[in-house]
Amino acid sequence: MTDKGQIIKGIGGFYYVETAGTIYECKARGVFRRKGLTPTVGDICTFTVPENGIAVIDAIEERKNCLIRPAVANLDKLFIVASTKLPQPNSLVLDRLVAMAEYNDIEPIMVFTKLDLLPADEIAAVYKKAGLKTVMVDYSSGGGIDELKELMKDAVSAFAGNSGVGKSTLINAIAPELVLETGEVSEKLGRGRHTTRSVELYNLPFGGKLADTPGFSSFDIETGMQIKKDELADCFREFAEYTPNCKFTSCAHLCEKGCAVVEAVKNGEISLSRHESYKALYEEAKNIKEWETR
Ligand SMILES: Nc1nc2c(ncn2[C@@H]2O[C@H](COP(=O)(O)OP(=O)(O)OP(=O)(O)O)[C@@H](O)[C@H]2O)c(=O)[nH]1
Ligand SMILES: [Mg+2]
Ligand SMILES: [Zn+2]
Repeated sequence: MTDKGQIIKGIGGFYYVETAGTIYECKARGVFRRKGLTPTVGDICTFTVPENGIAVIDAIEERKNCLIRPAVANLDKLFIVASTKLPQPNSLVLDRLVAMAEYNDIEPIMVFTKLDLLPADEIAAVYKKAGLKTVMVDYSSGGGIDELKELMKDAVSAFAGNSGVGKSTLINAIAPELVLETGEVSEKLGRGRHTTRSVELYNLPFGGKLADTPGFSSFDIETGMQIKKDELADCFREFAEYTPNCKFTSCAHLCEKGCAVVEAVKNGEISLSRHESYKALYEEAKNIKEWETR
């Protein structure tokens, strides 16, 4: 039997392909490895289930997009989750995720959690000012959950963010029938314990799909920068209204004379932290290119 389905999970060389409510455990054909193509959660594939023996994925359809970290394909929306504390938000981690989403034509949406521990107004304001949708989750009032459901309805979405920010907890609130495992954050270290070990795509009861993903650690050395330095400014959407006014068309918007972006940062029209992230990511993009061409 040959059918078409979607990869919802991959573990230890096995892929779990769902079609019409049934899940098939599949291996991938050797040809994928030879081509350097990794079947990824979210991929639409054709697979064959033999009379006896192991089911195999035959082919993967062309992807709309594919993120590396978290590893998910064919996303419409990326919900970038940050907690106000335990762990503390890291602007560079958040802005890197926003830029990756923008670069891949995925809508980035900011989600702030643990408002019961500390308010998120200051950091949320940065992203609102940048023109991104932001959702504030407060379990004591139930705030934010209906808003998230509305945004996720009929879309393919994924959560991304540090370990311990509350991604799996959020899925449990959005779709209580799923009951995902959650883990305490170490008080001493202020970080999560990597409770979620692999990416998994879930069907939402109200329509749409949502992937839970393992959280990053703030200590991870970030690799896999895909964005070219000249394309980075386009991944910071609030820069767009200023870049046409830069004095030089080659302006990198770092610190140049006559840079309208730098001017807007000085005036407070663009948040300083966003520009700081831009500069850090620009350096990374530059270094990767030099390393690649060496
Ligand atoms: N006080 C408070 N605690 C929360 C909130 N959201 C989640 N938590 C707690 O934070 C801890 C981590 O939550 P998880 O949902 O496991 O975090 P995660 O982002 O899935 O973590 P990984 O799977 O490791 O990536 C758990 O003990 C949750 O109960 C919140 O809004 N307020
Ligand atoms: Mg989790
Ligand atoms: Zn400029």
